[in-house]
Amino acid sequence: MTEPTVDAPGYPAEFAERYRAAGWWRGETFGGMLRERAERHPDRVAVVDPAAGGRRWTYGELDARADRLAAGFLARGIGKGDRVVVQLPNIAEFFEVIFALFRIGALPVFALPAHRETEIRHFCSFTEAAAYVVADVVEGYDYRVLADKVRAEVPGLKHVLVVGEPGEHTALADVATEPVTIPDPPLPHELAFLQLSGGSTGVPKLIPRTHDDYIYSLWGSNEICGVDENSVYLCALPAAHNFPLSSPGTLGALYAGARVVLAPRPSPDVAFPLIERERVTITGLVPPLALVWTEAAAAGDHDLSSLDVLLVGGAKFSEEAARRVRPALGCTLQQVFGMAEGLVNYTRLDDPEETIVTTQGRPISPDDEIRVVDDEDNDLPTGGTGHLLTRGPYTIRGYWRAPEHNAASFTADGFYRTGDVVRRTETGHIVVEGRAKDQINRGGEKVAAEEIENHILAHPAVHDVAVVSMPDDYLGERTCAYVVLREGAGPVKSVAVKKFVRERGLAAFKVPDRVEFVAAFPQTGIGKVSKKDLRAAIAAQLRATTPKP
Ligand code: OOB
Repeated sequence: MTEPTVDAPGYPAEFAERYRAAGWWRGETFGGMLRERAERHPDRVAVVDPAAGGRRWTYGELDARADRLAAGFLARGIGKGDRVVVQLPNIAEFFEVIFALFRIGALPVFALPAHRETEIRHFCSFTEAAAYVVADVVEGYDYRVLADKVRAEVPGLKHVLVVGEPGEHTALADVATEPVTIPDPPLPHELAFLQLSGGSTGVPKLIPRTHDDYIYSLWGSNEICGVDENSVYLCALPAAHNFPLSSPGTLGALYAGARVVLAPRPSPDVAFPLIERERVTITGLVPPLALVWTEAAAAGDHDLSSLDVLLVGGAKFSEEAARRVRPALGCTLQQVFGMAEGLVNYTRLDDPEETIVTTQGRPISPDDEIRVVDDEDNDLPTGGTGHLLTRGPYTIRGYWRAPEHNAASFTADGFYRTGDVVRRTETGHIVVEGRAKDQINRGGEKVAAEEIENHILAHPAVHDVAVVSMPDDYLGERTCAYVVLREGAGPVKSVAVKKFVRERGLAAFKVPDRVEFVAAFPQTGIGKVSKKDLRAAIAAQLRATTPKP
C-alpha cells in the first residue's frame, strides 16, 4: 500500500489495521461511493435546491456533473493533493464541486460563508491553495470582491471560480469538460479534505480527514439516526460545517441513497414550507435555532408531521429547552456532541426521554476511546468531572502542518485533548459541563479568544485585552472584550473597537458583542490575567442590569 499523501500525522499502522479488521474502515472513497449509488439508482433524487428555482439533481446527474467538473479541474492543472478553498452557500453546486475534487484527490478546504478577507487569506496562503471557489452574490454580499482582495494578496492562488456571474474571474460553468479517466485517483486511506477547527489559537487550524475515517462517521451516524434510502435530510445550517455535513448530514444522506434538501436560510419561514413540501424526515440545528423552531411550530401554520428526528448540537442544549422539542415539533430529539476533529456522540433514538434531555449522548463507535482526566491527566472514576480526551477510528491524530499545536493538543499516545469538561454517566453517556479551552461558543459558532485579542491589540490606543464569554439567554454565550487603554490614549468608544475588528475583515460572528474598558485586569496567583474573574464580573454586571422577568 502506498503511503498516505498526508503531511499531518496519520493513524499508526497497528490502529489502521485494527479499524479495518473491525469493519469500521470499509475501503471506500467519496468518488467511488457516489458512482456506486448513481449506478444503483440513477433516477433517484439526490439534491433539491429550492434557491435556484427548484432544481432537483438525480444521483445520475450529480455523478455525471462531478465527472465533467473533475475533468475540467484536471485540464486547468488542479490535481491530486492540491488544496481548493470552497466557500459556497447551501446550493447544489456545493456537492458538484466537492465530489469533483474528491474524485481527483484534490482537497476541499471548507470555509464558511461568514468568513471574510482575513480568514480566507489565511486559508489560501497557509494551504497554498490552487483555487478558491465562491458564489457571485449571496445575501447581498459580493464574494467576487472578496476574491479580488484575496487574489491580490495571495499570488500563488491561480484560479478563482465563481458560481453565477464571474466578473473578472472564471465561471464554474465554463470549467466542466468531457469526462476523462482520472490518472491517479485517491485511495481510501488518503486525505479527502481539510475541515476547519473551531479552535482556541490565533489562527484557525486545519483538520485532515481521510475517506476511510469520514465515511465511517457517515454510516455509523446513519445507523444511529435511522437514516436510510427513504430519508429526506434538510440541510438548514451552513453546508460546509462538520455537523450538517456528516452528523449524519448531507454526506450521510447521500451515502444512504437518501434525498438532501438545501435550505438557503435556517429560519422557520424558509425551513417549515420546505419540510412540508419535501416531506423532510430529519434535520440538524444549533440550540438557538432549535428554540426558535419550537416557538414557531406552536403557531402551527405548517404540516411538520413528516419530521421524525431533530438533531441538536454544536453547543450545550439546556434541559429546559430540550424538554420542549417533542411536544412542540412532534419528533424525537437527538442531542449531538461532536467536533470537526472527529468524535461524535449521539443520544440514541430509543434512549429514555430523561437521558435524551439531560445528556449529550454516547460515542458512535465501540472503538472510540474516552478518557475523563484531571489537570494532571489522571483518569477519574465514572461520574467525575474532568477533561475529555479521545482517540478512535475517525478522530484525527494531528492537525495539518502544525507540529507545535499537535504537541499541546494530543497526548504522546495519540489522544486528542478536546478542551471540553465533561462527566460520564453509568450508561456511558456524556454530559458536557464546561470548557477548558479559551474559546467562546456563540450558539454553535466558535470564537477563539486569542484570535480576537490579536486583532484588538492592533488598535493603536489599546494596551492590553482579554476576550471572555458572557452568558446570553438566546445564544448561550456571547463575547465580551475587556480592554486596557494605553496611557494618554484619548477616550475610545466601544463601537469604535467593534468597528475596528469588523474592518480588519473578520466573520461578523467574531466581532465582540460588548467591550468593557478597565484600568487593569484581575490576576491569578501567578500573575496571569484571570479570565475566570473577568467572566464572573461580566456575568454579575449583566445580572444586576437585567430586569427580572
Ligand atoms: C461541532 O463541531 P465544532 O468543531 O464546530 O465544535 C466542537 C466543539 C466541541 O469541542 C464542544 O466544545 C462544542 O463544540 N460542542 C458542544 C456540543 N456540540 C459541540 N458543547 C456542548 N454540547 C454539545 N452538544 O460543533 C459539531 C460537530 C459535529 C456534530 C455536532 C457538532
